[in-house]
Amino acid sequence: MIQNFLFGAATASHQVEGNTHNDWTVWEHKNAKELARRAEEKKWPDYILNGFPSPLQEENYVSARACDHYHRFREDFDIAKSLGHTAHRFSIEWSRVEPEEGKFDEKEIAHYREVVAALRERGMKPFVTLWHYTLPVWLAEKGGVMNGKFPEYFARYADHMARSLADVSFWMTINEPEIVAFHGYYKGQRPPEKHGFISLYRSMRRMIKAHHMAYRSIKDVAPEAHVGAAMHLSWFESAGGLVNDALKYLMDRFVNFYFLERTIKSSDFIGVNHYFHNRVDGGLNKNRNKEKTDLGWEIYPESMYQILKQLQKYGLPIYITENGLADARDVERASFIENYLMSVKRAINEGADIRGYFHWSLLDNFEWDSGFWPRFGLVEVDYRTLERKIRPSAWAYKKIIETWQA
Ligand code: IFM
Repeated sequence: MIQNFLFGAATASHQVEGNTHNDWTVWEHKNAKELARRAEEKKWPDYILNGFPSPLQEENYVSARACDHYHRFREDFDIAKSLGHTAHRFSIEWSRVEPEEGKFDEKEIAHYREVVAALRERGMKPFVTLWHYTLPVWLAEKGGVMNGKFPEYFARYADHMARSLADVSFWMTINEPEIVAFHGYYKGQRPPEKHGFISLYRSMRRMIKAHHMAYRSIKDVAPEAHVGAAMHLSWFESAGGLVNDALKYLMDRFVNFYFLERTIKSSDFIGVNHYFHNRVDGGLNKNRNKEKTDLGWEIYPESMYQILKQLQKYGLPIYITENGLADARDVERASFIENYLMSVKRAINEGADIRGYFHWSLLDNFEWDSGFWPRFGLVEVDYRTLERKIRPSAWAYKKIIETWQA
């Protein structure tokens, strides 16, 4: 028995709620056609092409009503409860609660109060993310993260939410600042389509400041609350030798742990979103393992153990705030969960202070610029009818939860 370990799944507002209006919504409408056209250039397996929507359809790339979780959260939480979950991670849609600069919509805030209450009624601890990728349009129009006042805007929003959801005890400020910065401010593939090292650096510095200020806002209102960020942390493995060791060191310092090390003083826990292993051997991504998810991402449970061991030295409690895979046929998910959790247990047995695991995701959902086709859910969503169907791997996860609790 591992005492008090929390088990659950995670979601994010824009990916599941439906009918959001934010910078991503705008971006999707602008880019859907081109994304569908580019998909024509790739080879797809039939089981993906025959799904709905398929990557070749424009509607795949527009979040629209998504899973309609905004209206169906109670039904979805009933499912999570039936699957033995004891906690649930979700995000607040900033654009709903502050649709205009400085004007908070109390009706929308009441909605999130109901979400929190619904979790509590079902015996699940709410883990709340303040910002999971999407920005209100007014803020995006002011330059988003690049606006010098971004940290102040974020702290004001954090303060308002902490006051409004006073009974929440676990907060995550930013989801995956590293990914926001890399895709949106370096590669220009996602909103706000900025390029280059300068905007990468500046966006990271802004988000670091924003985290510190939001941390303070929440703690001033709720000193007992636990506040952290959900970071995208990979295991960089050196293949050995001076050059590879040096490259691994640089990747860890300036990519993996850059945000973490600069926000550690304003963190009560480390939130780890873990998906990738990156073997460094005269270059990056020289992975040998051939097992892959539908998105072509490597399945390599050892990397979970290794990243958790690397995090031990920071001396903070750790929550795995995301870990999962796109697997439309549900052929890998059960063993994926089992093996990644075995890695977690191994790290715990060696003294790592790990307190929870949130599978990504509870539901199939809108996977950003890939759209709906990647199926990350423990629960399948039929996007025509919005019917939910529990996948066999979700029951396998439940069995593991019960074993850990026994
Ligand atoms: O869907 C995303 C999520 O929004 C952030 N972390 C990674 C997931 C899978 O790509």
